[in-house]
Amino acid sequence: MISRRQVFLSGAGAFAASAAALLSPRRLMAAARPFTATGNDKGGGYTPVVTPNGSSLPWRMEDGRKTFHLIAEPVVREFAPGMKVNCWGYNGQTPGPTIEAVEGDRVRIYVENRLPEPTSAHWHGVLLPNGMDGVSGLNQKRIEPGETFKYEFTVRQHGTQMYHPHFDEMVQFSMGLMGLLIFHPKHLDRRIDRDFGIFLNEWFIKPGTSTPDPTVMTDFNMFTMNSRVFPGTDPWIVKLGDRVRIRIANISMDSHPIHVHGHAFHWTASDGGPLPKTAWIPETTINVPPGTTRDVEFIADNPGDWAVHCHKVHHTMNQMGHNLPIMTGVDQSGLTEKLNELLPGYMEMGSTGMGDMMDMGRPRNSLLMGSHEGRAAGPFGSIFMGGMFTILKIRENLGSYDEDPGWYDNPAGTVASPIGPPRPVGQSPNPHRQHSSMQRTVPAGEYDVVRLSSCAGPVAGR
Ligand SMILES: [Cu+2]
Repeated sequence: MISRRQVFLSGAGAFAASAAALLSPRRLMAAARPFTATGNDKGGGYTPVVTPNGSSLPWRMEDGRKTFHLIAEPVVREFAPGMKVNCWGYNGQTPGPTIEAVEGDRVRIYVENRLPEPTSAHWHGVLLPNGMDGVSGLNQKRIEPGETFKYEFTVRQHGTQMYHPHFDEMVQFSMGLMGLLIFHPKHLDRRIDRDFGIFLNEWFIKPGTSTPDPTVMTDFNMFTMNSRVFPGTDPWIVKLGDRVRIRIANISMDSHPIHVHGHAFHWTASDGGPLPKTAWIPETTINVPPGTTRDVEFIADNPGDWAVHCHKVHHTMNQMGHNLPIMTGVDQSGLTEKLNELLPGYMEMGSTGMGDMMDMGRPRNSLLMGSHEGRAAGPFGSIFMGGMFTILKIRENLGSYDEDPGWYDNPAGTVASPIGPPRPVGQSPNPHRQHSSMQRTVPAGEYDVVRLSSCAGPVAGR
């Protein structure tokens, strides 16, 4: 059962959020009566969902309906410090605020259109009457700019669903119109201590600009969790021993295999509903295809700072440029000086990889390919990641879930460390390893010799 203190705290937080929302004159006009704290009015005692870098939508009772008010509107979203993006979202946010209700609730949702074009609201994966399904033209008229539509249905299921428009989908998805729709079960069969909601999306924002390009079909350059990129993603803070659920939704053009370090989890549900326990699959990476949600659960039994990220490498980079000349292994000595005579300001591109390329100056409103700033300044140096990356922080002693406990203090003798001073690289006594270029072509017949010497172990031949 949830403690009285937790009820009070979550209620207080939500009240503050709803009070802040009500400060806007438009929202004051929009709500006839004040919206109350989010929470369960039926005494079910569920754990409210935490939407990192976001919030849940307050509701009020109206004619016996749990009533929500969504406002589709342009919003400026900071993806990470130093980069603001002109998006479309709901109630000042992208993703829109998380909507939480309980199985059996009669739900009413007002959708007000403050966008410059029509929209609609589709309740993805929800079992409802046909006329409430929100596909413009098929199930309803478009919601014209300035109009408000009323949706109403009874919640007949529990799980992780989504809401998004079904009008001009290419533009409206690409601009950030989406949100989580969570239905808690009427009868809880297990306690969840920390319940996180994450919405994945991908964008193309040309470096130096601020507005996403919705016409891009494959070559996206920003990959977000709740419309933020690392180091702008809030860490997930968890107590040792907590049962953690992560609900992940995706309406982008690509699948995203989300990997959690240090733990194995179970895949427990999709947007089609809960999996029977006998079908739970242990995994460390859960693929989230477009148009689906995935729930995973685990016991946080391994303290530390654990990486959580999409496993497609370009998806953990910020504004990754493509079609770069690949210079890895190419000897560029003297090249910069020669080229500078012809092209002042020329800089050589990563002879030894690109992990340590410095900030060479960048266009306005853009982020480093992998950031080295803010949360990316890790306890052992830069965390060379961006995009769909965040940190799961598990601690034995935690004052509050709302406080970042700082970096993990590893017990003595449990950190990988060098065994001695570095040996010069590229001067191996093994002739088959002597090379000035990683792109050296092995002569015919020599391959087996190279392979055998490589297999002889790290110490042999040195
Ligand atoms: Cu991805």
